[in-house]
Amino acid sequence: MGFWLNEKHTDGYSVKWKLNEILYTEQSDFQHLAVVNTFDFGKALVLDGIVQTTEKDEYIYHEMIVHPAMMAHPNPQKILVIGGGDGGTVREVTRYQSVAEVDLVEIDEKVVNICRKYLPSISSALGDKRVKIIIEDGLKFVKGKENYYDLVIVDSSDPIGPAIGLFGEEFYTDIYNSLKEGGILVAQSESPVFNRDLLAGVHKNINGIFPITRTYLTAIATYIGGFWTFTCGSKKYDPLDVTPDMDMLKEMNLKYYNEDIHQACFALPNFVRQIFE
Ligand code: AG3
Repeated sequence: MGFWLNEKHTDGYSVKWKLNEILYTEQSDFQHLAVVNTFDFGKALVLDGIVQTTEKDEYIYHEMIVHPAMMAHPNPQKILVIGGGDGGTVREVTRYQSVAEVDLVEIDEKVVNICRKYLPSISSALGDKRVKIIIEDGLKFVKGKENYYDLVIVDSSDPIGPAIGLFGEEFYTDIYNSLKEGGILVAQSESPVFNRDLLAGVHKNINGIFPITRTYLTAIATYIGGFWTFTCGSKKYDPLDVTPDMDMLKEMNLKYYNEDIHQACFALPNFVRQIFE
């Protein structure tokens, strides 16, 4: 018994989540929002029917979207996070003492508010004094910004609805311009199994703009298809050549990312390599 969330991904593939409770639902100007208490994964944020993050495995995604690039940059001070209104990415970024300023640009204020209320372990760093929350469309925010950020992280939802433009060439060009010399972009680039063409497009777009492009992989139980990808565009520092700072790693005491994962995540299976050929 109990009730189930049917998370529909394609006409032939859905994931069913048994729920204990629906804590919140609302239609905002941008999307349908829900916070649910799942039977197996703790509380979860659901946007337009797609599970974005769960208390049980959010650390894998949030550590992996942040640390490979943060470790690749010698002195990341000014960080821009686009999307990511749940705060998980910001939490990982604020672990670094070098960070002086974090701008979180989220289009939907309701996401920030409900995550602060229902998902405190994820949103915990949103109150950090280095963090500025800006409610605005990320596409507009980056336009005209020049030579300002060390790292820009695109923590978007799937390429439908409000997030669609966050996978396009023009957006990545604006991000390139907003980055300082040595700056790095990281974008969540979806499933290589379910979203092959999108990943091919993201990689091609970033590769056409940045001198160094690196896609890396992780596995996140909550997301579909087993693999999940992130793609870096870097002006100068190649994340592949970097050895993470071991003192920092020790101090941060993370649950997923470590020096071996840093090397391993850039190893791509042939079917993923072929996506970029
Ligand atoms: N953003 C990426 C969620 C993608 C889920 N898509 C899917 N399962 N098809 C997560 C935001 C966490 N801060």
